[in-house]
Amino acid sequence: MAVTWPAAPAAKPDVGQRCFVALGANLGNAVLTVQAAILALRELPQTEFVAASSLYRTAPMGLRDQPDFINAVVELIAVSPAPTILESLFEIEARFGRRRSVKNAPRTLDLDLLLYGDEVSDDPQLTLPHPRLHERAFVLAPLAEIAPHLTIPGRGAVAALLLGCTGQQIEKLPPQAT
Ligand code: PH2
Ligand code: MG
Ligand code: MG
Repeated sequence: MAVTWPAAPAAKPDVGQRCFVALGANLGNAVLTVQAAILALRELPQTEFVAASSLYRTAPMGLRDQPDFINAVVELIAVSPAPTILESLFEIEARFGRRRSVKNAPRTLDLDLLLYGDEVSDDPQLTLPHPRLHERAFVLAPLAEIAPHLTIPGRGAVAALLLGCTGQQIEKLPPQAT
């Protein structure tokens, strides 16, 4: 007698996309701001928090006469589409008092979506991967800390890209007492 096996299980449900978010602040108490923003990212609905890098003190890049930045990177798994994640990042920036006045003004908090899985997009509202991440040690160092084997679509291995960023001043801060 023929045996009928149950139908194969449906395709695995979408388990989400690996997202990386860069945090930067250079106005007010930037260490406290970045720490609090990491907590806010942990609470984002429909995302799973994976890891946060150390905090880094970094020289402002491409900006004149600005204070040093505090930078970090967070990894999340997101089920929502990339534009929804971006909206949530804008909402957190606003909660931390970010005013979008002059382009490149010092900022209480800047949150940039660096990567959304392997998605590549040249949409000016949301370019993926982030258009300058591959040349910035203040992004690549925290990224390499939490995802050392990561490859940036179209750019290559994070570790190799970081080696290419010579002469950029960054300092990893010791774990913060909170
Ligand atoms: N952000 C910029 C431009 N320059 N430099 C540092 N060190 N850190 C930043 O976060 C940063 C910058 C634009 O968002
Ligand atoms: Mg930004
Ligand atoms: Mg930015």
